[in-house]
Amino acid sequence: MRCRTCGAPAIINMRHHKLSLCAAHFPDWVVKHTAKAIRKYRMFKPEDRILVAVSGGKDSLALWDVLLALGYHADGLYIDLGIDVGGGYSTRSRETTITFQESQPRTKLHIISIPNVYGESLAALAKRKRRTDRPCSLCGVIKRHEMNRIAMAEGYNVLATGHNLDDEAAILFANVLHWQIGYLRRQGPVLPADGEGLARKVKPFCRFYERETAAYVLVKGIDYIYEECPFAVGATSIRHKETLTRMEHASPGTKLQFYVNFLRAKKEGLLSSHDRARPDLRMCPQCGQPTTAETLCRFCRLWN
Ligand code: Q46
Ligand code: ZN
Ligand code: ZN
Repeated sequence: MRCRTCGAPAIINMRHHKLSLCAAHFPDWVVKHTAKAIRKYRMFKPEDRILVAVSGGKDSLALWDVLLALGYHADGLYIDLGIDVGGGYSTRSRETTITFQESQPRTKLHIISIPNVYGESLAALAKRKRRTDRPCSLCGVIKRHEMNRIAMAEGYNVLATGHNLDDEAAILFANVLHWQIGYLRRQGPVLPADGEGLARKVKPFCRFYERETAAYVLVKGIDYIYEECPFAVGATSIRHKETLTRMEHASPGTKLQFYVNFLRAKKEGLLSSHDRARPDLRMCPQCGQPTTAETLCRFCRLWN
């Protein structure tokens, strides 16, 4: 297997692109391919201020690295959920994120500790809410709220997350299995800031397979946290990923086609008859964030 660009031994073969690349040319390809996705989906412009949600995992650190390589103003946000099951997962992922940021002196890293600010870790909150079987739904509410709150407070207009193609295909699979029309309408590389006080959300890595982002951090020597969040064990999304991976092995490119053709069908009008105006947003009387709730937003209700 040889690099298509220079003929040196390749470190990765991307069968869906019919492309093999060496350690020198693969990172350049990732950077160029990301720039192409940013342009294609009109994610942001050079003057935008981007806040990257970083978890210490390979995808978010690779994304931050690539956005900096492209010259964007990109800072990081680490949300510490106080997940200490599994021997200090949050502590290790926070340390890994800090180490990366220290190697990038032009950048800033915002860190928010949920237990320190709101008085409870995710595990404690899940116990109080009797949701120990599904802490991920609470985690989602917390992360969405805090990402937007901090983006607005610190003057960022774009929030970037490291979702890769495997993540997006699994989300799409779940949304189709349950015909979640509302979620399907909103799924895509860009979620516009359709209301005051909201940042635009973007997923510049949505067309990269997980093995491609893994190869990127390995080649670039970026240290990341290998372990998954302990609450991910047994999650439905992991089962969906396994199913799609089996299909991908049988027919390379399945995930990419599934996702890209969904985006194309949507652009051509699939689901447009379901387009509805977003319900009116009000300001939550407690935290001041936009919400569709009549009273306190979902986040504030968690702590009341
Ligand atoms: S961090 Fe949160 Fe994930 Fe952990 S609790 Fe679930 S959602 S698995 S990306
Ligand atoms: Zn090469
Ligand atoms: Zn609120």
